[in-house]
Amino acid sequence: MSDFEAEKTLAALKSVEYIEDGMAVGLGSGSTARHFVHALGERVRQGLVIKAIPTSKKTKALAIKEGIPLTDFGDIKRLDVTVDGADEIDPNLNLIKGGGGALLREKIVATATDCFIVVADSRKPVATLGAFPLPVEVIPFGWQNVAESIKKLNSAVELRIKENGRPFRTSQRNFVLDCRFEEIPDPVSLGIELRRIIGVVEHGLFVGMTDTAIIGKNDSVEIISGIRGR
Ligand code: A5P
Repeated sequence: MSDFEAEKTLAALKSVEYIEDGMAVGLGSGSTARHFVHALGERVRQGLVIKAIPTSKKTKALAIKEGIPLTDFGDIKRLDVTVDGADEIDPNLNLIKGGGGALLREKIVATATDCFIVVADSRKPVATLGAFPLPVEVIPFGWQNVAESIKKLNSAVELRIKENGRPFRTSQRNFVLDCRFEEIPDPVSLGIELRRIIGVVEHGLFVGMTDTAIIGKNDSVEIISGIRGR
């Protein structure tokens, strides 16, 4: 296991300690969240009683394999805890998410959650968001015009393409534009600007949503508490 995989595992194992009997739990997507789902499955097999909502088809498949009981927003309104990964984490615990393309469902789940925990390895904390290209989910129709509008906000913009040369599609069959801003000093304002562009479905800035970050660092974890500005 690489050092970073070990850090992800440590962070994920720590996050499972926040899950208690009777809770409704949001299951994030990506490689770090995957470790969390594995560890949660282990606890369920030991008798922990929970129900969960996954943020992607991949996570759903893994949760089913792990024997984690699933539910949906037709059954419950709120989640007690969600654990998810991130592509970048700033000192205020604002995030860039969506490297795996699941940002819309991840954001729906995060906003329906009383406690949002982000788990990550030591490469993810940054002084300022933006080196990681910001994923923006857009309607396929007219995506070229949306890309031009985003470029005017000072970003290089690329349509996400799969290995087979076709555009990547989200669970909602939308496209993703990866937007390289280099620096995002004011994620709140940028989020507002992006939402104003017709054709943008959602962006990967998660601002003021994180309660706790658990960062794997070598052979231990750092736990950072945020003040939610929602
Ligand atoms: C999925 O769409 C993303 O938001 C992931 O949570 C994010 O890309 C982090 O993934 P890793 O844990 O694999 O780095």
